[in-house]
Formats: sequence, structure tokens, C-alpha cells
Amino acid sequence: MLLLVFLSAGYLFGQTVTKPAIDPSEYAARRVRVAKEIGPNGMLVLFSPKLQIRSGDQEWPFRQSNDLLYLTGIDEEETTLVMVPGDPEFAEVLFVRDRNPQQEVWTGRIPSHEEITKVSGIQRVESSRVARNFINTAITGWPWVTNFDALTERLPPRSLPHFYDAIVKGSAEIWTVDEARIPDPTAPATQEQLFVRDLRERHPSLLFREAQPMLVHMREVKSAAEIAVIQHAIDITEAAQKAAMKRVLTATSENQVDAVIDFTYKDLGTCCWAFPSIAASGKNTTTLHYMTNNGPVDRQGLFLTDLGAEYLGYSADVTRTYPASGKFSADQRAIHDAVFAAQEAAIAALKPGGHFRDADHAAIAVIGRELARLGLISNAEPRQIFMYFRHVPGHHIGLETHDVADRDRKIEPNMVFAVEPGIYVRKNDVLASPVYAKLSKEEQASIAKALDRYDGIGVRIEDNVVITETGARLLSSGSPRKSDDIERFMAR
Ligand SMILES: [Mn+2]
Repeated sequence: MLLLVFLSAGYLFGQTVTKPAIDPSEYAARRVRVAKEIGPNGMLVLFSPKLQIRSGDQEWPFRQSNDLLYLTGIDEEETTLVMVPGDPEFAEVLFVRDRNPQQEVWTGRIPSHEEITKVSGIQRVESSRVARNFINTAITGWPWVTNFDALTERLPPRSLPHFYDAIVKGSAEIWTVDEARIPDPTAPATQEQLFVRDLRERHPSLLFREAQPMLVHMREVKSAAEIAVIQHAIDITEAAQKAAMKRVLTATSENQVDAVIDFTYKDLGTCCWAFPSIAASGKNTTTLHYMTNNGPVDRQGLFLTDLGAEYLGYSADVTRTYPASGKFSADQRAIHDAVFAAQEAAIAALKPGGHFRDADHAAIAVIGRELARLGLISNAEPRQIFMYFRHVPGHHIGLETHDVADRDRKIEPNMVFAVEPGIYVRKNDVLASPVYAKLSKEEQASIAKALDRYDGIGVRIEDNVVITETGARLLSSGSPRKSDDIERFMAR
């Protein structure tokens, strides 16, 4: 299958660039893979999520579910994808909202069914009003509810003969994403989970199959078009990084730096961040998921921005740490260079056939060596390193910032990773830690001395790479990474 990247002239950073998109033929090819996987007795069902209430009658902006976006490219509410590969007429059916002039006055234009076909490549587009009825009809062989509507009237009983035959024989399988990625018993049920619960009650003999492993396996390896889209998200993110590095020089509040980040995203043509920006000054750089972004700028301190623009649903994830004054102190530079060395080692360890753990180990080995050299630990052992570095050094990126992953799978070309080692010196936490308490008096004294020196310094350097045939290629080289390059850029 030939992958096409739509090219349209855009204007970014003062030069003409291409704005990538994903061709309908690519969505079609993904569905062909799914159809093959689920087989002629299967039915795949995916729903878009319901709008979430923020407060009162205000809703959060709609965000499509990633699996539905991955298989259709349709970023619309009230969308349901049903695939019944055994019955060619209904091999792919997409249910979407109908155009509705009264509603469009309030909430804007709803795309026509023809436009939905043009984006997704799905020929059979039906009204979202009949989605549940269609599914029930397919499973029971005749319209399940009595209020017949347009589609079920057009659907004679047993119009899905192959699937119905499988139902009768007890070999029909309903595929959907039922398992939560992050198990949380208190989380509200997804549309898919409610659907499965309901079907299990009404049709106890139906077989259910979890679609997640298949979709994870597909989503882990990116196409050329996906990599181009991610690169675009990264380019916008790096423009925001550079704007932040300039703004911090005169900013008095983290808010002001946060503001140029949001401005840059929107100015360069994407609505949103993929995750709330982290804009942290001084000691706040040592808080891993700092998101308050309203503290004063510590002029002598470091400034850390962990940013990811979202473009067509795909996420970038780039972190830079730089001096608010434009010039690193010797101690700040020492920590920054240590983290940079760890990151370079991690990136060098990524190659096809290897495992992401190789990058983890490479980063941790360098951080251990460097922390020992700086006197912050007495011995490069994991429990001491953990006092300063307590998150994993990387993850896949894609439709999720922390993209779906089978952590046991070997690395393959065209996987895209964020690599993000860090060192965070929080003196009081170290002094209070049980690991520190178990060290000898001499070890404690020498670490305490180093802690006085480096306290409040937090550095994370995060870059995005794509795996090639032989190693990893940096996608985020558009903003300065090394101490010298950062200073040079900020002085310009
Ligand atoms: Mn990250």
C-alpha cells in the first residue's frame, strides 16, 4: 500500500513548509488489517466518548478516542465504527451525526456523510441515531426494538447472513476495547464497557474479544505519514520552546512564559497542547509534574519547560531546562551536562531488535556515574540513584503522549520514542529518605555537603526519536539541547 502525505503549502518559521495529513487510503489499509485479524465471524465496535462536563452546563472540548481516530480519521462526536468483515455490504459502517441546521446555529457545521467518506475512506456512512439499532439487528437477526427507523426498515431480517449464521452457531465474536489501559475501579465506564456489560446480560452466549492488543500492536509502529504528522507537532513544540527561552529572560512570572507557549501553538496553527504545559522556575523544576505555572521567576535559577503540542491528534513531548538569566552557573551546568550525557547514552542504545530497557539501563548507568562524581551519592546503586531520578527515562509517543505500548516487544524501525532522563535535587527529601538514613556518617556528611551546593536544581532533557534500520534519528533537533547552544541561543 502506497502511503501518501498530503502536501499543502503553509507558512511556518518564515519559510514555506508542508502541512502533513493522513490519506484516506491509509485509514482503509488499517481497517483491512483489522478485518483480517478479526475474521469473518467477528464484529468490531468502537464508540466516540461522550462529552465530559467541566462545571455546571460547561463541557470540556471534545476529544476523539484514539482507536477510533486511528481507524477512521474522524474527529467528531457521536461516531460509531462497526466492522462486520464476513458480510461485505457491512464490512465497514460508520455512524455519525446528521447535518442539522437548528443545531448548527449553536455549535457549528456538522460534516455531511460525503465529507466523512472523503476523510475516512468509508463508503457506508449512516446516521448515529440508528447505530444501536443496527448492532442489535445484526446480533438478533431482526430489528430488536419496535420503533423501526430508516436503517432498520431498509434492513431486512438476517441481512447480515454470514454473521447471523455465526451467531446461530455460537461462533460470533464481538471485538471492542473493553479493558482499561490504566485500571481504576472508580473511573466511569467507557461507552465500550457499557456496551459489553449490556450485551453480556442480554446475550450470554456471545463471545467477546479484546481488540486492544491488536490495536496496540498496530499503533506502536508508525507510518511515514504519522511520522510526518508527529514531526509537525514537534516543530511547533520546539518553536514554543525557543519562544519560552527568550521570554524567560524578562519574565517575572511563570505565567508569562506559559502564555508565549500557548500563543505559539495557536499562532502556528494547532489549537492545543497534548498535555498541560509544565513551566517551572527555580525549585519548582524539581517537581516532576509541576503544573501550577504561576510562581515568580527565580532569576538565578533554572527554568524547565516540558511541552507537547498536539497536531491531528498526535503528540510531541519535548523538555528543555535553561537558566532564567541566560547563563548557567557552574553547578547548574554540571547537572545539565550530566543529564545530557545520560540522554545521549540512552538514544545511542536504541536500535531495532533491542529493547527500550536498554535505553533505561544506559541512562541510569550514566546518571549513577555522574551523581557519584558530583558527590550526591556515595555509590552508584539503584536505591541511591532513585533519590534523584525516579521516573522511567522514556516512552512511545503517538496519539497518546504516553502512547500505547507492549513493554515486552522488541524495538522495530518506525517506532517513535520520547527519551527523558533527569536529575532533581531536593535536599530535604534526600535527608529524610530511608536510603540516606542507612548510610554511614561519613557518607552522609559528604552527600549533605553536595546537597547544599546543588539543592533546588532540577534538570530534565527530553527529545523525540524515530527508530531507523540501524539506530535512532533525532526528530527534535530544532531547539538547542546542549548547555553551550542554549546560552548562545538565549544571548542572541
Ligand atoms: Mn515524556
